[in-house]
Amino acid sequence: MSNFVSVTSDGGVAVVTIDNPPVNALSFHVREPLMQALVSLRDEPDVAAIVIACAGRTFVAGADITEFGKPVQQPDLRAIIAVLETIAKPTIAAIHGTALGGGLELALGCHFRIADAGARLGLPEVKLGLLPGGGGTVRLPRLVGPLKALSMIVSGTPIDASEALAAGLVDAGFDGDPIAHAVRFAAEMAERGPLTPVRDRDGRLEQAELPEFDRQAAELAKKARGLEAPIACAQSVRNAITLPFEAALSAERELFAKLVAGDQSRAQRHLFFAEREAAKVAGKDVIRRKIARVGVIGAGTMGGGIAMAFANGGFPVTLMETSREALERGLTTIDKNYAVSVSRGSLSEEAKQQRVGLFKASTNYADLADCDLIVEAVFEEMAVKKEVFSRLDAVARPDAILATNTSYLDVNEIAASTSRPQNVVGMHFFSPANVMKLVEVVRAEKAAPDALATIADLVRRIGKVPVVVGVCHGFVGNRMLTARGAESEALLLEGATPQQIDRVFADFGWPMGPFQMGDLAGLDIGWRNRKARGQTAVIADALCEQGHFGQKTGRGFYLYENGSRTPAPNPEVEALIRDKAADKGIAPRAIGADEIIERTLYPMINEGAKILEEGIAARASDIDVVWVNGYGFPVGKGGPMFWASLEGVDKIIGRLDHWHERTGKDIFRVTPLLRQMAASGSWEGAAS
Ligand code: 3H9
Repeated sequence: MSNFVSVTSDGGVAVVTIDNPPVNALSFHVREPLMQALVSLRDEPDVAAIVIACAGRTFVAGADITEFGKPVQQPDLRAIIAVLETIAKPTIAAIHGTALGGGLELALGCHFRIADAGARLGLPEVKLGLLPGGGGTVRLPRLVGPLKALSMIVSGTPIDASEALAAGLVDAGFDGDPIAHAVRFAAEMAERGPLTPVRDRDGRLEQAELPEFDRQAAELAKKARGLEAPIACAQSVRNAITLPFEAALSAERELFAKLVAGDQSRAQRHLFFAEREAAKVAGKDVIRRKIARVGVIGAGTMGGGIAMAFANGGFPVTLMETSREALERGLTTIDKNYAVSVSRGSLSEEAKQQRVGLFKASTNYADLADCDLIVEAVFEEMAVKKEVFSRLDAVARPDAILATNTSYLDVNEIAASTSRPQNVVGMHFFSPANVMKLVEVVRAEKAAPDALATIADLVRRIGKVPVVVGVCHGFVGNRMLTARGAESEALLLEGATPQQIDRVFADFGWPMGPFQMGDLAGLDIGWRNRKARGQTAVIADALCEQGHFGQKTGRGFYLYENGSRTPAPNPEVEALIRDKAADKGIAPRAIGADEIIERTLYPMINEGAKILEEGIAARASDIDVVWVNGYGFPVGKGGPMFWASLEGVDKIIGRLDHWHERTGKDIFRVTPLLRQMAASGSWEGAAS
């Protein structure tokens, strides 16, 4: 009946198949024929039951996100579900792959849901700054209970088929062909007794304990860090308990309309597509190399984390260190890390054993000969890296990809130290590498397109987010981080305190401010870098000279007493700042939140524009992906370059000009692309 929705019949069971690749999103061209099919099957006397299934790799993965922000074309999803609920014969959703968002809501409009053993079901709208707007917040609690619904909807994390079965979301599991199983199930249900739509199943709501619900909702709200969607999700599930069905449904609709039109959801939708765009490296026709085994050199914090990341993605890993002791230490840490996950319940003992079993340990370069990718994570010094790469050059297979996990060094120079620069790239992981999502894939000058594309695909396969960046000091992330921090010390000397600056960052939505972050990472890292580059930072250098490196020494910009990880104000630092300011003849003044933002985040945007001008990043959205996934830029603001538009590029330029005039500092010199952006409203056309 349409290219996107077809109806077949098996005995008395009608099968409606949605076919809208790649993920069967509920676009308008699906909704229209789906609605027609349901209306006609409802009234068709020969049809005893109706199955909704999908072609391709997945059940419906949600509403079509590209339609948000545009006028809604009827029928909308709610209208389709309303019709579905008027059908007096059994309706069954046959789920394989993923049933997400509007897809799961469609399934909740059916009397029954059956799911393939490998299926995952969830309402991830919160990750797009939304709440489920097709009745999900009102129907899901009726099946799984309000507390389970609250946690599923506020986290947005899908559950697997067995959990869904146990929770009451799914009525039966299957393994194999969805339609064949659904038709059998439907025929059985057609023989059975009366049917109750989900909307009328109030039993679990009546047992709900509101005080416990409110307690858990308040806990979740604390973690929302300024995001509106999680709060709206919780409110809407609460409405399901306290309001009649129709009233709760229309309250959900109102909340959805408000969120979908808001900046936060726009920002999060931008990030959804930005991540997918960033992962597209070279055309699909570029043949990827086969990666079956990965080698990692260096079993320290970084190397160990990288090795775990690959093992977590199912890859056999050869972990190499030069000394037996260092290797043993690294393996012990890896084992401990996995044990922590087991004790927290996020990993089963069996899965732990499986992952540990993927490791092969070695102290010999020759053992890397069978690896398809070798990632070097040794000491951050050019001479050391070059030595490693020349040894690798001697043993690695000719087509193996050699990657350096450098944070700052020139990858072109490292590549040039081998006989095969076309096979050398950078893979800049973020610490802890087994947890952090971002990997900057560094496009060295001579790197072959298929090598880069292979690495970008591989990064996605291990559940991480790749962004291709060019070679420059600090690549995209750390280079902008330097710009962000350039005025930190000046702000302190002029009268701000670390606490005040960190508070402004927290209020902005960052997980932590720059001083807390410095203390956590270790102030000695920046100190070492500065010394190598002949730079100084009056306050941080003075702290380091006294051996105060942050959390690991109990003292840094803050105090961490008795091993505590909670920063407490450090009066010595305040005195140190006052003394250093007096030495320089600076009289402290009151510094406001606006000034802190203007002197930290605005230069960072300017640096981002320079990075685009130089072609170090291919798109502004790539920079956003780097900052959200690597540095905790608040998702509700969409990354620095997206946020620049929200903040107003004209305003940013005006204030940068002001600070440039006042201080003469280069960090405030507005780069041409930023002015061009203000005029055109787009970052496009920057990279050549
Ligand atoms: C919702 O449902 C609201 C309702 O409550 C209310 C309605 C009133 N729409 O991720 P992939 C594209 S909100 C449009 O690389 P995978 C994606 O951009 C929605 N496009 O595949 C990409 O395009 P391209 C709630 C979509 O196998 C291609 O499909 N649902 C959508 O790694 C492949 O995607 C969600 O939030 C969409 N909904 O992962 C689920 N989804 O090739 C969002 C994907 O041009 N989707 N695309 O770059 C996902 O989580 C993953 O795509 C999924 C597959 C797990 C399904």
